[in-house]
Amino acid sequence: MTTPIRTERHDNVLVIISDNPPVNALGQAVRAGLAAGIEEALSDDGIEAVVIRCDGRTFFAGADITEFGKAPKGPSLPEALDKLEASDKPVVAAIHGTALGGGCEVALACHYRVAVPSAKIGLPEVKLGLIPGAAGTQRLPRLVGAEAALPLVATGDPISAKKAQAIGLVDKIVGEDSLEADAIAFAKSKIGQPVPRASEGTANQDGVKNPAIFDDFRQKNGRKMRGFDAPNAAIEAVKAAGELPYAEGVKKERELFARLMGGTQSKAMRHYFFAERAANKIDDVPADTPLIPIKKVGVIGAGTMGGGIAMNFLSAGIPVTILEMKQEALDRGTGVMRKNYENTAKRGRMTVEQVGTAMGLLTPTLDYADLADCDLVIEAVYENMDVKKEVFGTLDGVVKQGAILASNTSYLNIDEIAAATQRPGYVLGLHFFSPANVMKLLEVVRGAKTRDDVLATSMKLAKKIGKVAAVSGVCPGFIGNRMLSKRQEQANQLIMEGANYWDVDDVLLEFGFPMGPFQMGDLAGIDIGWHRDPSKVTTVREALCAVGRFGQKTGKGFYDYDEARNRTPSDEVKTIIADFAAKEGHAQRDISKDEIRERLLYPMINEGAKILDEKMAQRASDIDVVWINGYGWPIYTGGPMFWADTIGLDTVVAGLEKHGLPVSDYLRGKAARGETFNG
Ligand code: T1G
Repeated sequence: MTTPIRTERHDNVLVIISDNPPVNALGQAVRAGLAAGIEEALSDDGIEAVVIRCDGRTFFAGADITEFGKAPKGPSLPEALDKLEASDKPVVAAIHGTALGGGCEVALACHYRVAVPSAKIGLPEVKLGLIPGAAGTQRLPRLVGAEAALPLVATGDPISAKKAQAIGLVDKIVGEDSLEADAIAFAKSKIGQPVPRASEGTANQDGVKNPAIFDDFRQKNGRKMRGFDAPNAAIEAVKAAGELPYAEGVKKERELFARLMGGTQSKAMRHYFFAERAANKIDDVPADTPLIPIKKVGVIGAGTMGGGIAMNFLSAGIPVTILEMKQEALDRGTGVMRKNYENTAKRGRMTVEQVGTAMGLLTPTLDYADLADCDLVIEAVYENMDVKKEVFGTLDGVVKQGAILASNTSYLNIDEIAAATQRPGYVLGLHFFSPANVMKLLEVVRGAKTRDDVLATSMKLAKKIGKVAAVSGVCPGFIGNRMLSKRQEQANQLIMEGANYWDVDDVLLEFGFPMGPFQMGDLAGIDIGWHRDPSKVTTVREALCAVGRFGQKTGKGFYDYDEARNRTPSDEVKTIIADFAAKEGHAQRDISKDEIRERLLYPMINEGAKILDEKMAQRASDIDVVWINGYGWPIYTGGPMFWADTIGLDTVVAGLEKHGLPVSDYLRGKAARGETFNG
């Protein structure tokens, strides 16, 4: 097997080159090749400087995640890097693409780093539930200071080459197309000078002089770090870089790394890493299926969903024609889109010019004829089958042949909608989640007749507009809402039996969800869909609406809210619920948080099992992807199906039976055979 590493001599400079597609992951062969290349450079007196670079699309993008959890095979990355850094010959990292994780640590062990303008550098290990494990948390603070190192290590977000140069992580920005030549020239210019070693740097003293930076960072990022183990460990490691000698700091880093690697959170987050990529693949659609070019998109409906959907394409540079029935609705909708962009620009997440460019790609219209040349049309009209069928019938007659017609429906039958056209092969569901321009999940609903090229095009397009797509079959609620309905059923049942509604919310909050169902109702507005007749009360929600408890917008809903929107349980609501329960003849009892958690989550797992059994999802990990990206299931538990595997399917079955809840044959069978969902 050819080694992925080769060396080339350029006069007195040795260039060590990795060619390990797709991302030059630092697998065992690469590490061995790197160590041999370093040895070659050190042992040859004719070599006076070294450049390390990669072929393909990127500098090393990190350790090979597929090796994690397996028996480690030498040489270890830290060993190779220590040898590299110990060299008295200048070693230069030539960076392009994304130097991430172990890749960034290779660069840190080099004496210098040059990068092309488009390069990004980062330490994303916390996104895998880890921290850097090859001395990155010790070298980086010594090179750039603890304050600059903290966000890189503890959030895992990469930075641009320009920003890296500003903090001292990159020494020189070189030509986009002359990386190797410029790196060799830079290396030559350093021959004969003492080599700077990051491990000997003193920039980390900023954290010693001003220890408040660590707590300030925790304070500022508390919400994002809630429930995660790795970010705190990352902060601890960066702090140790200031307090301990280098060798002891490295030991501390290894201890923290080993603890995280052995923990459930990292296993869950590594599962998610591959799950997200697997979701993009459709098992029975050939990877080389020709794609339909999507140059122009039509959106029907300029309401909250339609406007949000349109923004996804505009932001990706794809022109959109948006259609409404009335000018006033069209103006309102396009106004909201512009406002959303302007708010994003105010937060510094896009420039004013980019707002102009995006809005410049938008064509509002009242005339279906303007959609004729669209390659894809997505309807986001009222959730009513007759309305949808009428829209699709009209589109079928207006839009050019070969265009994709998609529905944003959240539960209606796509096959029935497709039957309203002469082109069922070109019809599918593209279910966005509100707010559509923010939420990453896209459920791609595959109709019985949906063509392979339509599916393949939709999956590729999802990635282009920054969505995470998962394919669902045609069933009520598809994957996410179908499972959500089981949780909602139990939430409503539990409060009828005496459970405190705030306990229901708190159980989900403590599990790691952003909020519970009653908080969500208050946020969205309890009066959505209310018939406005206070004398007609048949549900708890109608009872709350009847007394003006519409939610946060009226300062009270299920909870009472202060000016800062902090919530307090309400005795009035507790009484309303108790009266309702009494009227319906429900015996009341105290219900523990354990029972609440089991009754909220286990029925979801059972529904996920049925979804798999009915082949409404391709694989269990797709269900994890749906729930993490669409509903805020905490990623550090890997999603509902991975979490069920972690606690054991037999535990789920026993819990369902204990509470008298249904157990699907599929789930029962897997549990009885000691199997897991994710294999
Ligand atoms: N190891 C193994 N495979 C990887 C990989 C990795 N690090 N990164 C990507 N792949 C695979 C991926 O599964 C996919 O495979 C293909 O490459 C293309 O990836 C020691 C311990 C680099 C920004 O966390 O962020 O270093 O599906 O679809 O959208 O302290 O991949 O084609 O079969 O994502 O262009 C730290 C993870 C590891 C970087 C490219 N590094 N990767 O994005 O392509 S831990 C990371 C990414 C570590 C050290 C610690 C992205 C990317 P397939 P892709 P992309």
